[in-house]
Amino acid sequence: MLRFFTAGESHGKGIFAYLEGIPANFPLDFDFINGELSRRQKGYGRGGRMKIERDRVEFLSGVRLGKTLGSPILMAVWNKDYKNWEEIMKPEPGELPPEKRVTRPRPGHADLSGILKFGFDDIRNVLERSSARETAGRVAAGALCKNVLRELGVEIGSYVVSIGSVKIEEEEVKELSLFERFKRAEESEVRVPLPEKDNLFKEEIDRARREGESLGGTFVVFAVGMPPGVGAHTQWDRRLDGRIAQAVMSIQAIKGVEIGLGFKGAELPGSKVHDEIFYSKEKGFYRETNRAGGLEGGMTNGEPIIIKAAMKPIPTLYNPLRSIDIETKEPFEASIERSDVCAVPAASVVAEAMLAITLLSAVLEEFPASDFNRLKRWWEDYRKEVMSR
Ligand code: EPS
Repeated sequence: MLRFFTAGESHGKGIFAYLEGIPANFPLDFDFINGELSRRQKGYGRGGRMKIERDRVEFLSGVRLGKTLGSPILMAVWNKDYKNWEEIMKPEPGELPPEKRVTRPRPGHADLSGILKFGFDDIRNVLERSSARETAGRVAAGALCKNVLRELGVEIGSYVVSIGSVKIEEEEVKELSLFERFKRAEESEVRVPLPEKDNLFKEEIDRARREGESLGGTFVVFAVGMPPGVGAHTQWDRRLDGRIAQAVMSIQAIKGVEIGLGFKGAELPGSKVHDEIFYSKEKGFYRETNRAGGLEGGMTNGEPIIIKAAMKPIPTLYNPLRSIDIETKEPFEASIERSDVCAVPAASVVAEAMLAITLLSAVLEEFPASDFNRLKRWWEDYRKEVMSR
């Protein structure tokens, strides 16, 4: 069983990811893992903070001479910005002048519910952890899981579909394979599969910036190469569709998750929703459509897993929204110094990480190997068995 947690505050010393259950003897690709961290930092619409941070992972445990030990893996992504925040964020005892306390909750953030729940009089005690800076830890752990999955023949990717009111219609990309869409998204500053449309998206983001607004959007995240039968129909918490939805929904600002046709399937008759089953000697059982998004009955069905997610606009925006100061109980209009305008491209990279963690976790439940080479043998045997039926 894979266990995964993160720790760390946005302006604290660093963001940390803990992974337990990764089999031993896996040779890590450090460049790949650091490359994933820098993919998360990119994207048109990020704010000043991304000019400060140059995220890289440092392994603090569980890895020796480039290979996993089978023991808990602790990864650190140090915050360069900490040096500017040390007085406010240091763990040692100290008193802050009252004006350094944050007392103005931002609508749409964890701020207000967080101080009420934990009994704080400084919103910073909430916002430091609710910040999406935490996703650096998710991507570090996700990159490691992705690295393992790649060696098992599973590839994960994503692309942005819409930002604000600008979107790419399915019709426009229907001739492109998932990999082609992904490859093109990697070339695009907004991670869209039609880079010639980059400017439309960028103009939308520029307009939002000028108007003091923030923007959300939608993206697709996919996995190709999973054999049928991972996950299970036998109990609610083993159903892989539910687990993936939870993992993606847990990303900051995600408000909707669809699998395959998703909500659209509810408008169509069954004959236009379900994927008919075919058989040939070469391919075994196969489908000509993938409306189920690769998941039926809480299990993979061998087709690509296709998830779509919706991100709300970032709630820290320059355009003031009405709120109430927690100390004076007086209304105020929030003003901020620094924020992203749009983080949809970054969120799509984070969703890849969450999908990788969830899939590898399900794989390791099916094949609980302590040694990566054994996992690989079991996995390949299983793949042969289900493909040759
Ligand atoms: C975030 C606010 C901004 C973002 C941050 C998420 O940070 P700051 O308050 O330091 O300007 O840049 O995202 C990251 C730091 C990151 O690494 O993604 C928030 O409030 O969620």
